[in-house]
Amino acid sequence: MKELRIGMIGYGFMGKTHSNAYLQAARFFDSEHKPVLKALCARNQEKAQPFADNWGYESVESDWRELLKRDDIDAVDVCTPNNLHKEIAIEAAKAGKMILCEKPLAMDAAEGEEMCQAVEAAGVANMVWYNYRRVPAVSLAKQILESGKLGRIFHYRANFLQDWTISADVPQGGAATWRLDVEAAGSGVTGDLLAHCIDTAIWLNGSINNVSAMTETFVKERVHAETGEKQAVGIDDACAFLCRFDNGSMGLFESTRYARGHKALYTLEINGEHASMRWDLHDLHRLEYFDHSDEGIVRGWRSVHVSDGDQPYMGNWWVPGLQIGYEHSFTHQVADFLKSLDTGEPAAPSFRDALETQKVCDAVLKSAADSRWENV
Ligand code: SOE
Repeated sequence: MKELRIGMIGYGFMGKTHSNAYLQAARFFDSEHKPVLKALCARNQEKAQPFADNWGYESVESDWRELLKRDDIDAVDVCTPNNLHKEIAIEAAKAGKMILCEKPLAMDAAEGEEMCQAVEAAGVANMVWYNYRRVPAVSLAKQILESGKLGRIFHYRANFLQDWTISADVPQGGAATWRLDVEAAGSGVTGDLLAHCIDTAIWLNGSINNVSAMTETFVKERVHAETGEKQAVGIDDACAFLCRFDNGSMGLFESTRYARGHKALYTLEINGEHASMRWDLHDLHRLEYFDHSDEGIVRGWRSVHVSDGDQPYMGNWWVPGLQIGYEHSFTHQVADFLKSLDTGEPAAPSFRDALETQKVCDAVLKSAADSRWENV
């Protein structure tokens, strides 16, 4: 058994999902590699210590550059706000570390390209945490698409709806609300939520060629959590876009943090010539499937409970019929990363894969700013 010694930088919500995944993956999935939680890195060592103790990190560092110097760290997990991804990833690559980076890859595609070049020049394993690919029902959708059962694809539709920033009193910036601060996040729902939808869409349905988008910022000024000053809001609160995929199908995407009543409603639907599929994060173990070749009198939408041993990832969990949840998508991502180390095959989505999503995000924001169609 080879150890994969992890140094994680940042420890917010995603720090929790990743730490849990490192602990679970080697218990449920066979691999020659086993993650070891070697070090947690955060500016405030004292605040980070309880997190490190809870998850079993062996040490705490307060300077990520010191973490990169350590020769007992094999892989760096970048869990910081987006504006730090590039610098950390490039330095980590130079230090010869493998890198697992939170999504979106970077603030924009130009930064992403530099990151890709750095990991490729260094030849280090790299992956971006687009976890929804690894929800078994979504992985099953990919399997079904690859079997050709849907035939020609006409439509791809996705939504990611939330409602947590409706109040004008929610601040921007700081540890809890950096996602609202354009300096830290780069963009709003486009990089945070639509990036998930775009990653899944490209994976399932292929490249996106061009986009036509609109964005809105409903609350124009917010207090900055660090300065206490009211500042203009620079992120998109909501974004909708149309697109054309390379396979000729049409795409329709919407994301907002202003859909009152929706906390994290990620839905997707694909309509093909022979069949359609849809999936909903609130019912994540189900894949809805409609097959036009079913006999007329029983034709209708089936709800496939993705919990059987021959469905993606499920053979490694409980017994058929018992389901798993959100956190398992991260565990599957770690399990696949470990497998890639065993086989020498690249892990996915790689930085290069995630750069394609970043380019679509850039085109979406540019299209909205210029009020015209934009090529990716
Ligand atoms: C935002 O609220 C957020 O936590 C995203 O940052 C995650 O990537 C998404 O999966 C859930 O929502």
